[in-house]
Amino acid sequence: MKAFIIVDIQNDFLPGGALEVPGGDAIIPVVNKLQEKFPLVVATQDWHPEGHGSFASQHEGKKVFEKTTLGGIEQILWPDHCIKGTKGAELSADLNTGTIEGFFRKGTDPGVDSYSGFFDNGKKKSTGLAGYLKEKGVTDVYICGLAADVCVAFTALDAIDLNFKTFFINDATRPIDDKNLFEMTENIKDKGGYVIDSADI
Ligand code: VGL
Ligand code: ZN
Repeated sequence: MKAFIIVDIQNDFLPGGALEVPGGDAIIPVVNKLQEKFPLVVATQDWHPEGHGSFASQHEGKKVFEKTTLGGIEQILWPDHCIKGTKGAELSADLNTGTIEGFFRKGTDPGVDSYSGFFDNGKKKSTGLAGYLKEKGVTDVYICGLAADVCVAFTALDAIDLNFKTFFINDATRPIDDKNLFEMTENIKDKGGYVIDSADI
């Protein structure tokens, strides 16, 4: 069975948001239309407490997009974003949420970041998404959302590791950084995932 995974289509990742992804809003009509093609649709939300360790504001002398370590892992420092309960953390009002059956939140532990919808970056805790999909009999996952080079790509890489047949839908995602996206999609293909367009579905 196929499932459609919508990653982090939240106000803070959309134009005008705290960590805006250029052109991120352009994917929403594509994502809304694609939902009709799947028997199961799930969504993830980046859901940070105030003062999360991935925020540059928590690291004296460090600027946004600089690197440090967090929980023993290399960490890019981000602007404050997707603080739980705020408008910025809400899913876009333009996203059709009526067909989404499961919502999975990540990034809740202040001491570790969580890009993938499945696990934190240290692979210490699961969000429950893998178990949920396996129990529903899902074998193939189609992944879209924001940002392409960060949370969408890491979700795809973990999906491959979890033995799902994994499709990364190029025109239903947008990156923060084009160069990073190129590297990440090469990675996805090398590991056995598929990079496709929505027209191929
Ligand atoms: C994301 C950076 C930090 C994402 C989340 O959803 O792609 N990127 N937190
Ligand atoms: Zn985040």
